Amino acid sequence: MGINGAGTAERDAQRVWDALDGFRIEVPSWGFANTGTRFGKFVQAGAATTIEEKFSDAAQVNALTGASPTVALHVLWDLPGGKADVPAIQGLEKKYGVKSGSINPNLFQNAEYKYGSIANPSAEIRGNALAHLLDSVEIGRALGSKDVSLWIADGSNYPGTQSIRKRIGWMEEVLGAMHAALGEDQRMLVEYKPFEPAFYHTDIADWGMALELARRCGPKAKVLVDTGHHYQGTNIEQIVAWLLHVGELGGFHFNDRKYADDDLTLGSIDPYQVFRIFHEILSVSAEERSGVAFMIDQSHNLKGKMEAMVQTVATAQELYAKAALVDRAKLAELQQDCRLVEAEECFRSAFWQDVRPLVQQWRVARGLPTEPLKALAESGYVEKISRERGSRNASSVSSYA
Ligand code: LRH
Ligand code: MN
Repeated sequence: MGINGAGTAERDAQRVWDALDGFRIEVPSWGFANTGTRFGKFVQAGAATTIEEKFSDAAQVNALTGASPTVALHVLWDLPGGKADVPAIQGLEKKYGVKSGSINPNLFQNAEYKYGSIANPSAEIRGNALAHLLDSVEIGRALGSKDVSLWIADGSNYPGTQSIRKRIGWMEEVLGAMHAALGEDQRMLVEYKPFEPAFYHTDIADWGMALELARRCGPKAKVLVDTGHHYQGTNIEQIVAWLLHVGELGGFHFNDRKYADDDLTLGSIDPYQVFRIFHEILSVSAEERSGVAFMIDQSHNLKGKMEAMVQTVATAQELYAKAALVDRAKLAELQQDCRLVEAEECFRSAFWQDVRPLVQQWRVARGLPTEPLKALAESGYVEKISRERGSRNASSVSSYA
């Protein structure tokens, strides 16, 4: 019996299967590594340190879920040799059967970026930042990756200490030059964040600033929505609807949070939030949706790295399947007639639906394990990598300072 009475069970199953067949979400290489907070990190024996280990872990997640064929790379962490590391990465892609995904430049670690990178008052330092962005574009082109995904930590901590106006102009200049260097089918995704590590002003703080910068750069620049980068109470699905409306939504960094940019696992705090976002995405044409990149951006400080990543992809599949069950034609009618409670029930009853049996049938039909987390535990993969990597990880520092 489907959510809307008899006979819809087949239709529900078809909707879920079609949705899952088209669902892909990218895993972050840094999600497998020993990360922490400024108060320290709890080292895990099985954590990945080398890029080969990160590809191996990503391949395991994809083998268990069938939904994560690409791994996001962070340039300084994964390609410390820059473009020279590309052949090695291509070798790993072949060996592990997962492709390099978005290329993430890193303009927040080097000491010279203390007062900013692309918004730094020093033209020389802005030049260095541009050089790193152009290297990242080159790496993306060489690896055949579509997206260069840019987040900058630039900002200030005290009023009056920087010219917010001048910094906007400097950012436009550098990002314009980056856009000009993009290949035919490359894109640059501009990620915004309201605060941290800057605590007075952040140069790209919200969707409006990112949108205006992207538009001024050109057609290959889009906005990236990190779900953790919003003030409490922000209606994120409304921002998503707007960015879809103006054709500027490039993609997502999915995670969850209770307070700020907590980078917790997707759906762990507010699964209904992800459902509402997926509803906006599934309400546009498949063609329009194809340009929206789904990516995970999390920091697994306490959960086992592999368990957290497999759990995240499986949860994303289940929430996407729920959103696919919304009877959009009926909902549009009820919305048009302002039949509020019926509309809400039509919308929410899809969220209440336990789609796990349908998702599990899809997994079996696609030759995938019925329950990825159970299959991970039975595979012994975590025990194997903990044995192999344990001694090396034991020596890595846990304190922040
Ligand atoms: C910044 C951010 C960005 C990444 C980093 C790991 O908070 O979301 O997307 O580069 O996390
Ligand atoms: Mn992010």
